[in-house]
Amino acid sequence: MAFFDNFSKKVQDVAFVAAEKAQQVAAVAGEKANAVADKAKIEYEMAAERRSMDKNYRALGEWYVSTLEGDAPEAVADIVAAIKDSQENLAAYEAAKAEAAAEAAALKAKGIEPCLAVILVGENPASQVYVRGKVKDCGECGIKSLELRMPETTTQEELLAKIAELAADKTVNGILVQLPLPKQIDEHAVIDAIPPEKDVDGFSPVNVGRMQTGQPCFLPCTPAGCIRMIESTGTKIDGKNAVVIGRSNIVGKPAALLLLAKNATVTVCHSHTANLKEICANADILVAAVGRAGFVTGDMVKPGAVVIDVGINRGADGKLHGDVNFEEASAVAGYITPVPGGVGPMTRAMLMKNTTQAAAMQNGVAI
Ligand code: L34
Repeated sequence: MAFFDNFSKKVQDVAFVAAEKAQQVAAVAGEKANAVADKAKIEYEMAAERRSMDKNYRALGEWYVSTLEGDAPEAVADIVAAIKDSQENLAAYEAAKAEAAAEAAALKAKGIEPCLAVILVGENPASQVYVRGKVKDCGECGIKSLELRMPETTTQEELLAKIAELAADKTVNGILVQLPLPKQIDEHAVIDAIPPEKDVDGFSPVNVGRMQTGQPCFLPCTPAGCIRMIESTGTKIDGKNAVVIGRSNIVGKPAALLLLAKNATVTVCHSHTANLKEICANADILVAAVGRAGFVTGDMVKPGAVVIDVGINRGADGKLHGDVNFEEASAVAGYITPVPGGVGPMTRAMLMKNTTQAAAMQNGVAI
C-alpha cells in the first residue's frame, strides 16, 4: 500500500528528525554538564589546595594593602611590597604587625616616637617569654620599649609608685603590667592605677566600660586579635552562632562582648555548662579559652567552622599545646588557628597597634 508506505516513511522521517534533535540536545546538555562538572572539579581541587597550603594562615585582604598604600610613608614601602609578594601566605598577625609598623613610621614622620613600658614583676617563666616577645615586636615595629623588671618580693606600694612615675612621663605612651602578679599584690588596684589613656591592655575599668557600651577605647589585645583572625578568613561575623568557651576577664568575657558587638548570636560556655558538646557543635565560630590542652575535640566542631584557639598550655613534653585538639579539629573545621603561631603573636601585634594609637591620641594626631 503506497499510501501506508508513504505514511510510514513520513513517520520515520519525523522520528528520525526528532531523534537527531534529541541527540543534539543531549550532546549540548552533556557538554554543559561536563563543563559544569569540570569547573566544579577544578574549583574543588583549588579549594583543597588552598586549604592545605593555607590551613594555618589566611591571606591578607586587599582592603588592608590599599589602606596602607593610601599614604604609606617611605619607610614602609618595602613592608607593603613584602605583603604584596606573600599575600597568599602571610599570617594575619604579620599583617597586623606591618600595620603597626606603618603607623609607627607615620608617627615618626611627625616627630613622635611611640613608647611602650612593660613591667614584669617576678620570674614567672611564661611571662618572661611573653614580655620578651612584646619587646622584640616593639623593636621590629619601630616602637620604643622600656622593659622594667621588678623582684618577686615587690610590694604593692612600690609597684604603684612605679606606675605613677610612668603615668607622669610624657614620653611614655603605653603602660602594661604583665599578669599574673605575685600574691602580695592586688591586681585590681594595679590596673586601676594605670591611666585609661595609657592602658594599652584595655583592662582598666574605664576602657572595659567603654567597650561594653560601644564607645571608642583600647580593646583588650587577645580578644581584639581573635576578632581580627576571624575576619581575616573572610568570614562575616554578623548573624553567626558564636560560642566562647571560658569567661575570664582577659579573654572570654571581652571576646563574647566583641562578637556581640559584631552581631553574632553569642553563647558563653564554662565549667558549669550542660550540653557543652552540643552547643559547641552548633557554633559557626568557636573561641576556645579554657586553659586545658586538647579540651576541644573533633566531635565538638561544626564542619566548616572557624575555630580560634586561645589556649597556651605547656605540656610535660615542654611543648605548647592549644585548647583544641588540632589534628582532630582541623579535619572538620574550615579554619583553625595554630598554637604556637596563632593568637599569641596576634595578641602582641594588637598591643603594638594600641601603642601607636595611644601615641597618636596623646599627641593629638591621626594615623
Ligand atoms: N597585662 N598580662 C597582661 N596583658 C596581656 O596581654 C597578657 N597576656 C596573657 C598573659 N598575661 C598578660 C599575654 O600577653 C597571655 N599573653 C600572651 C602573649 C603572647 C604570647 C602568649 C601569651 C605568645 O607570644 N605566644 C607564642 C609562643 C610563646 C612561647 O613560646 O611560649 C605563640 O606562638 O603562641
